[in-house]
Amino acid sequence: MKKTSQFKALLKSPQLEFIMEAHNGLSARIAEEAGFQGIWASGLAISASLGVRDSNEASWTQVLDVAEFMSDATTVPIMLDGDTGYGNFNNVRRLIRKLEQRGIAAVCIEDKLFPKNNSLLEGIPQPLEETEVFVGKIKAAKDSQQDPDFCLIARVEAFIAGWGIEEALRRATAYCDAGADAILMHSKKSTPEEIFNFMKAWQGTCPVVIVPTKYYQTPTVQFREAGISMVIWANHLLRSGIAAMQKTAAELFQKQSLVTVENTISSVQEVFRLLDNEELQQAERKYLPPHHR
Ligand code: SPV
Ligand code: MG
Repeated sequence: MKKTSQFKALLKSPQLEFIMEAHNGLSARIAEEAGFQGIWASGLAISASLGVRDSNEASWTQVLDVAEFMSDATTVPIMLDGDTGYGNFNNVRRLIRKLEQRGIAAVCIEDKLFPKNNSLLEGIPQPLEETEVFVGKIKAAKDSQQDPDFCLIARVEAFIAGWGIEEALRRATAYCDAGADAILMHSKKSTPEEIFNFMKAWQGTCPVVIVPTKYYQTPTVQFREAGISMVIWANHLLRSGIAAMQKTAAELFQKQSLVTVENTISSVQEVFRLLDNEELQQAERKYLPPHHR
């Protein structure tokens, strides 16, 4: 099955589905090996792994290059976190064309202004795009895709920007009516009230995707009962990587020896296995003359 069709099936599945953040080819492969059927190419995680902030400091083509490595390294579909679409409707159209060319199955765009800031940052304004302007972006995206199964997820930042349920519903309804394949309803509260209140009132036909980074203590069964379609574990490979790298770096700096670290980290053999070096060796036997191997 094409990756776009795989992703569409996941989004429309009657079960609650889970997708995992990744931020480069290696982490994408690790997510797939763990069993995830889809991958979130997180703007926060990609930016952080490039050493820049999640404020559109990385250009959209730099992000696209990373997403392409991720897609090449995996057989499961990638949903790119496309921020605000990196401009107006016209930039969105071009983004969609380039994503399709590079094998990305879906994109999520959010109704904030370019350059955006990460939604979980405290104490900063999060201005929203006008609803009609964002609706235009959704329509432009859907009109420009070549593959009918490419999915556009419209992300509502009303709660993030401090608005209430009416604004969240008004925007979600407008985005769903404009042709979005799903709504991502975001919240940065430590409890899931905003999301559950939204789900109780939601009459639209679009499936709803959530990112429970802040309300992580909510039992998963409650998401299922609320009728949510997809959960994104949005930054947990990045954060586990940071914790592991900080520990190893500090220990090596302090001890000036590899002895205690060696058995706490992946072996070099594991790196080769993850990257399928075996396949290259087989190809060398097939394609290189013996005196070049
Ligand atoms: C991301 O992973 O980049 C997201 C989710 O957009 S959040 O960090 O919660 O904004
Ligand atoms: Mg993001």
